[in-house]
Amino acid sequence: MKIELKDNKVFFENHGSKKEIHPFWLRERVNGDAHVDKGTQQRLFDPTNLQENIEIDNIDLSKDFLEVKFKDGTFTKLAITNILKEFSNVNDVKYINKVQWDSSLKNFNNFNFSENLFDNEEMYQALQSFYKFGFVIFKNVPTENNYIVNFANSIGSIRRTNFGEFFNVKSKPNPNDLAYTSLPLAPHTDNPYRNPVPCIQMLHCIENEVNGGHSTLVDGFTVTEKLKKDFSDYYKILTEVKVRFQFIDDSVVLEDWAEMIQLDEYGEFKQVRFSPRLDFVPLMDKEKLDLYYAARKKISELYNSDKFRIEFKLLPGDLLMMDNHRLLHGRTVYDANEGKRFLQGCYIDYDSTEGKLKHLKRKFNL
Ligand SMILES: O=C(O)CCC(=O)C(=O)O
Ligand SMILES: [Fe+2]
Repeated sequence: MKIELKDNKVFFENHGSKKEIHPFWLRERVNGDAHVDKGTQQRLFDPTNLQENIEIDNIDLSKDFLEVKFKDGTFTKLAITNILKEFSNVNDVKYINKVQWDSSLKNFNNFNFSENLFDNEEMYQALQSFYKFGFVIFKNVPTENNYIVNFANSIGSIRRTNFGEFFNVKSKPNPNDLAYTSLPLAPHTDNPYRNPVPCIQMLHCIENEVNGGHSTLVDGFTVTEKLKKDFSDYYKILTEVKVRFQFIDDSVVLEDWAEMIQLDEYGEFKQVRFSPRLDFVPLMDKEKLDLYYAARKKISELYNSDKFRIEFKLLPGDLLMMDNHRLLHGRTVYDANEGKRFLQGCYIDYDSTEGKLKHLKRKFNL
């Protein structure tokens, strides 16, 4: 990638293809103190008020800087590295390659809690691992005073829901969700009935004295890629039919319509939703429903199969952070008479982890 000049025009060259950089694009980036606020880096001018046919009066290119004088009298000195950064995807979390995994995944990367974890390079590594595998476990996280709230707010901002800022996962009388029982929970994604669905879930183990109650995780990305390869008609219908997910309790009715496998604008994996306790397919033609039910059965079989599921016991202090759009989670049954099992949970959104990752990348020049 490089910048070139010709006839008072600026060009961006990459792998033999050359494109002119629009003079307006450069004019919008005029960056002196009179034009951009030093602290916030926000513009002090409104580019929509500029004349459209901005022209360059004079340009100069050195090794590190592009200097441009515009005919409206403004001048700017832009660092070449900053221009090139805008054309590359080095800062984009989408380009952290997702590692597909199944039950053979061993020795997952754990990260130890420390007081200054949130602003050090260790957190950068942990977040990289989170984006690769869809989950990360922090060990020895303080278990007093609902520390999960501090933890979440030290990465970004907690996402409050009708379950509260955080929720206590333990077996309780008259639960409004099966999570608050000692029943087994098959692999599911949380809250598919919300719009938007919480992006990231944290589960922090405070006490775990029971023998069962192991945590389970499944990579929805691995499973849906497998479905695409082996059962393409099942995959197709699950990416097309929008089903209604629903949650009801005394104070709220939450509903949203979405595909079980949602694809992005390039037809690639975006998000899975799976919670067969609360999904309702619309009434479609019988043949289409035949296919839909077979497809749901198959994906359920795969999500529940030993081949894809990892199982482990969370110990007091362990904090599991997982991507709720990519992974499914669950737990094995436990006997509440054996002792206490107490987890605390909360959600954060992707802007939290992305914002932190980019900040640490900038801070440590990574
Ligand atoms: O009890 C557990 O380990 C998980 C409960 C659960 O699925 C949840 O809180 O979302
Ligand atoms: Fe859950």
